[in-house]
Amino acid sequence: MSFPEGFLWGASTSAYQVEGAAYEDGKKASQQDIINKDSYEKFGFATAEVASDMYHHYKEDVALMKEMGFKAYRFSIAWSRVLPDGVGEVNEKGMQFYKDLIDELVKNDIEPIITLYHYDLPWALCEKYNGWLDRQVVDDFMVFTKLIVDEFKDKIKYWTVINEQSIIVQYWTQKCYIPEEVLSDNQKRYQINHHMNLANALATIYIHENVPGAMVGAALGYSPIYPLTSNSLDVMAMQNAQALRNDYYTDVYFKGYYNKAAHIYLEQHGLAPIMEEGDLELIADPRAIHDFLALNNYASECAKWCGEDEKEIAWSGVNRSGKKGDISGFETHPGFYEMCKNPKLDTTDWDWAIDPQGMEYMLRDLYNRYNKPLMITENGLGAYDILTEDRKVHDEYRIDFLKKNIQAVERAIDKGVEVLAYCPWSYCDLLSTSNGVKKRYGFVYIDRTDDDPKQCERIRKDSFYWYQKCIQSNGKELD
Ligand code: BGP
Repeated sequence: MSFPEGFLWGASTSAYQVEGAAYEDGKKASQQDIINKDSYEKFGFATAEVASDMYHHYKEDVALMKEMGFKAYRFSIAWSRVLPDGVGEVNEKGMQFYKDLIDELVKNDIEPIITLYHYDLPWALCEKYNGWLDRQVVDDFMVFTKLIVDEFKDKIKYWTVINEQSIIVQYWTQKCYIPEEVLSDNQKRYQINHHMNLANALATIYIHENVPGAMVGAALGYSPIYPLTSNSLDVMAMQNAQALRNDYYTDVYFKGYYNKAAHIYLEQHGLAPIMEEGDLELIADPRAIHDFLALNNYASECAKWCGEDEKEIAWSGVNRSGKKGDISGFETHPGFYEMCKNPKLDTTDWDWAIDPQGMEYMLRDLYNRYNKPLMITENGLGAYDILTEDRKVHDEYRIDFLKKNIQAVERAIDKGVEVLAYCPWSYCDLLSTSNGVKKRYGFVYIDRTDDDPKQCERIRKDSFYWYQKCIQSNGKELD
């Protein structure tokens, strides 16, 4: 069977991580402009001001995508570029950028796959009411959504509404503006998520009702979870972790309700979201059910049993240094599960488990459970690339990682899973959400450092040429 005709080979990015021009042509700050300014001061990671400067290089970028043979490109729209104050006056110059980008893609036969929200809420809404913490954001998100859907409904078929709700819950300070006084209140993580579910349901209904033939989904950060051992308690811990970290999101998208085991756990621990009358009915509305799931998969995770007397650790730490093993603590929920390192797997320098086999497992498991088409909208290897004196990048480690993942996707397709697209992270190097620009993912090298944006010159890496052959042969030529 292998990759079907019309399979959408491409790659992904997100607005604030590539565009730059953070304050140009009427754009105002998003929460990511503020969060990344803070990370620059604390850790020396680049700000989002220039990023990969795609705002000024988009034609060159689409030409490079075309040269690689892309059939699709997944990217997001920066809310603060088109509505600088979150609501109110439209910034025509900002809107023009997306019109031009989308036209350029369509002209080159590259299918645009849109993400409406990728971590970058307009800062004005954080100042006004603390952003996603306030339910008002749901109505404001719909103002933005209607604007974009009405503008692009004739050109866009694939819509992903919100990027990585599960990751926003886990790593909320990197993905959202969270005021000091709320930091220790973990219930608020699930409150934010509930507001996102309402926004997602309303947006999905709106797209379904206004865009004939549209396919709507979420781009979910998803890691399959394995038990540390075959001890049945570890297997139960795996099931609990799966419920709270994964099914809590996918059940909403496809079944229209919160996963019961996860929700009961949250209620028992005072973490469940506060809901209003009609919320659950809205989430359950058949028009709010998704047509496909877009998966952002980098790694697999591992869980083990954890006794009632262990200490609660709300979420696993983040490796900021890029030195293997430099991760501070694993998420621990006494009597439910504890996350841990998988001793069978090697990791990246940032402690993400390298597990291409997990890709096949994830695709088959999700397709068995929900029977909906799947897309890969992120998958990749963050690494320190070296630009040689003759201006080449020999990233054979990335080629090896992607090759094994593509083979895993192919095995899943051969076992009957419907996969629509493979769009790894990322088209070019960009600003990482947690580690600056020195952690690179792209097929195209961006010549800049965390301190110096230079000219953001584009340089084709070895993986660029390798992916070009892969696409030309519809996934057959991988060596
Ligand atoms: C996903 C996000 C992306 C991206 C990627 C890699 O969670 O959707 O925005 O950046 O992960 O993560 P990082 O940048 O932290 O290496």
